[in-house]
Formats: sequence, C-alpha cells, structure tokens
Amino acid sequence: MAKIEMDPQRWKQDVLKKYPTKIAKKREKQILVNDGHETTQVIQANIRTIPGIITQRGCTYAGCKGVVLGPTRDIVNLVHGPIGCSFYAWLTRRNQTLPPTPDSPNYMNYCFSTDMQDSNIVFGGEIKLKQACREAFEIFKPKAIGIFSTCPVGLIGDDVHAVAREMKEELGINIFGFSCEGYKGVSQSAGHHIANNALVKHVIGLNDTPAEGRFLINMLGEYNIGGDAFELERILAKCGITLNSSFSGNSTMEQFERAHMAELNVVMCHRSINYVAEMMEKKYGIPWFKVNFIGAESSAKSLRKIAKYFGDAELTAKVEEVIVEEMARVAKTIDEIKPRTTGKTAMMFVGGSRAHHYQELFTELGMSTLSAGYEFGHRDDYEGRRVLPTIQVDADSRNIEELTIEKDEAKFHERLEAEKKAELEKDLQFNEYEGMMKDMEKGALVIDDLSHYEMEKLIDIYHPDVFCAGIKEKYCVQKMGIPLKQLHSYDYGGPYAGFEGAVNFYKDIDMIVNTSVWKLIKAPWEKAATIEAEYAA
Ligand code: CFM
Repeated sequence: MAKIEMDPQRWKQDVLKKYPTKIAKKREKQILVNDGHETTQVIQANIRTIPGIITQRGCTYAGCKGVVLGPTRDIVNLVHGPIGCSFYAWLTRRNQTLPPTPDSPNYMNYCFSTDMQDSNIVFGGEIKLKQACREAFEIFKPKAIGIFSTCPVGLIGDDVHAVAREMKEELGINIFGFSCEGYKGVSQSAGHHIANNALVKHVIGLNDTPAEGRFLINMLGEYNIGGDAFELERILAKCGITLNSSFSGNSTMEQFERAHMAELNVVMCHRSINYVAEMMEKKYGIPWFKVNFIGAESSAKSLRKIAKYFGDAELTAKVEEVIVEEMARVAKTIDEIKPRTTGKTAMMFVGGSRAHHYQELFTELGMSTLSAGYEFGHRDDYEGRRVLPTIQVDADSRNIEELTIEKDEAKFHERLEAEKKAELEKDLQFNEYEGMMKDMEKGALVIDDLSHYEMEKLIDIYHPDVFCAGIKEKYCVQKMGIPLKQLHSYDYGGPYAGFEGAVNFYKDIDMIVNTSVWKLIKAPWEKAATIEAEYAA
C-alpha cells in the first residue's frame, strides 16, 4: 500500500460528503483539524450519538458499575437487572486487585445479580432486590453493598434508594444505590458522575483514621488496568509518599471512607472523577491538581509536582533520587528502541483520557499522533477546563443530579494558606486540566465519538503504523492490515503506567509497529472491486 498523504481538511470534507446533510452538519462540529498548540477551537462533545451510526460508546451503567466502582474489592457490587447486564460487567474488565492476605475479602471475581425475569418487570423487582441483599449479606458479611440500576429498573420505577435505606437499617451495613440506568446519559460519562455523587454522599468522610505515614495523597482516576496501580504504588512508596486512598484501582471501602483525611488529591483521569475532586475540595478543603503517570517524562513531572506541593526538602531530594534511578532504566530501553520507532505514526480513540495520555508515550518513542479523539470526553477534556463556564448544559446532562456541597465544618481544614497556594499556582496549576488539543500537533485530526465509517476512512487514507482503540474495533482494524493495540485492556499486556510501565509499552509498540505480518496479509475483498455511492443532498 502506497502512503497517500491527504490534507486533513479534505479528508474531513470527503467524510462529511457521505453523510445525509443533517448528520454531516452535526459531525462537522465534532471533527476538527487541530490549529496547533495555541488552539482556541471549539469542539462539540458529550452529545447524543446519531442513531444508526456505529459508535464506540458504552452505557451509563458501564461507567458507574464497571469503571468507577468495579475495581474495589470489598464492596458487593450488586446489579439489579437482567443477567445479561451483569454478565457483561463480570470479569470483562481488566482491573486487578491485591488483597493483603488470602483471607481478606475480595469479591472481584463474583458476579452479583438479581437476575430480573419477565415477572419482575411486570410486578416490580424490589422484593427480589431485598432478598438479594439479605442473601449477599448472609453469605459474605460484606462491609458494604452497592446497588446498580440497569435500564429496566428505571423504566418500571423500582426505587433502589428506598430499598438501600431499608436494607441498611435491617442489616446494619452501609448500603447505597446508584440510579445509573444505561440510558441515563449519552455515554459512560454520566455513570462516572453518578458514581462520584454516591461516593461523596454515602462513603467519603465516614472514617477519620488516615493511612499511616507522611505526605498523604489520594490518587483519583486510576483504575489499575493491567496492574498500573501496583506500579504507581511501588513508585510512591519508594519516594516516601503515602497513598491514603485510591479511586479506585486496588482500593477498599476503608480507603474511600478515609479519603477526606488526605493532604492532597491528584487526578489522573479527569473525565471520570473530576467531580469527586471538586466536591472534596469544597467539603473538606483538599486541593487538587492534575497528574499524568502515563509516560516516563510525565511520571517524573507528576512526582515533582507532588514534592513541590509538600515543599519538604527531604521528600524533594528523595523524589529526585528515585527519578534518576528509574530514568536510567527507562533510557536504556528507549535508546535501543527509539531508532526503530522514530517517524512511525499512531492514532488513538479511547474513552475520555487515554487518547490524550498515551500520546506522551508515543512522543517518547519518536512517533507522531495523526489523529485522536475521545469516545465520551467533554469539551473540557479537549479544550481545557477554562471553557467550563461556556459549556451549555443540555437536557441529557441535566438528567444527572448535581449535588449541592457545603463545607463540613467539623472535618474541613485548609491545607494551604491562600498566599502559599498562589505561590505554587504557576507550577502546580490547581483545579486545571489543559485538555488534549493543546498537546496535539497542528493538522492532527481531532474526532469526537468516532464512527466506524470514519475509522475505516482514517485507515484507508493514512495507514497509521498502529491504531489504538478497544476490542470492538480490534478485528475490524486488523482485517484492514493495520495492527491494533488495545488501550482499555492492554491486550493482557501492561502495566503501562509509571516507569516500568513505560518500558513495557516501548517494547510492545516496538514489536507491533515493526512486525511485517500486517504488510503481507491481504483480505479477499481487497482484491475485488467495490461499489461506492454518496448522498446527493
Ligand atoms: Fe478514565 Fe479509565 Fe479512560 Fe474512563 Fe473507560 Fe477505562 Fe478508557 Mo475503557 S475511567 S475515561 S470510562 S481512563 S474503561 S480505565 S480504558 S474507556 S480512556
């Protein structure tokens, strides 16, 4: 296949031409040719996918149950709904967990479901839900039960919150519900928000005993995919930074309950957890800033930010020492691999943060990102949080409860004096996320909620050396002769976070982009002529 270099503006126009006028008009605002680092372009995001288009998106329940609460090992995550929804969310995620002893509670391998039947849909499922709570309590004696609503629950009007209150009273453990019906929002993103709300309402702040150690931080938006959290725990421990609580990779209920005792919140995935960070700041006075532990350079930068925040000479020295040691190992691998990966190209379409974060790793490999986009990011994830005041709240977003948070007078304390905070502001950028677009090259295609058709057209025209997405895209892309690297599950590879993670990633990408098998295969339909058509409107 010869490389065809097409002007991205022309690519966009060609793609839009294939859509009916109304759809083209909508997609036009969701596909941008990046202006460069100082971009002030506006992208349309977090709006409904056009029916009939093959989207990469998932549902609200997936974002709430699967993503945010899924990685916690000692909460019984009970799905109220048909078994299909439970099965889909059971073991299909890739988060790992490490209980301290073999006897410590760990329910991650279980699939808890009320297994709703037709009769429950007709006559209501609340009785069955109560029974399921009692049964789970009897068998496992868990500290907490979370109840997750699937689509039919909302449609028939079962009140999971009332059941949760009643069962909490009866069983004497913490039980809370989530109105995270799949249709509640336009994507998984709504589920994140709903999960965040319930954690703040029902869990955070219940236990005033912090983790033991100095420099207490909470890591928000890290979900231990492929063991990422283990690597970050290793690095933090080596630096002498105490992980008070993780939301929610390798986490426990106890960690959530004591989260308000930390000195600082650092946010990895802005999309999924910025709400908790904001609410904890208001309620308890914990400042937050964005970090990124994907990429060796970004990991070093993030550690330095944390050290700067605490302003302790000993910690700063230790962090520098750790960086030197870790970077020496990273450099050894990158020196060997980079000549083979330099100049190669990548595209990535994942979730609401990785399409941004992983560009760092590709840059470290000397590769460029031709196109990237989120499945369900919001405008702030693309353009930066500064645009938040200008985002119009539509009916779909209004559907999700916006909690009114007040200062918890008993538990609030100011971590930083205003003056000190102002002084650190320049380096730490509190409450800020600059978004993906500023980090992307001029001329790169930024595409929100990529459709299957657009994906094919990207590959057709640009032949990237690697395409990053998920399992739904994997085999379609590979049949087009382009290797696909999963960035949701890592294809069972990983971890990719931190320093060791970076080394793993370099090696995997080296193998992927330098194997010749993809250039040798030809699918049968590539040899036959195809018929193309377009709309006249
Ligand atoms: Fe955040 Fe995530 Fe992501 Fe996400 Fe996800 Fe995920 Fe993702 Mo899959 S919380 S937005 S809803 S980093 S499950 S661990 S990989 S789409 S880019």
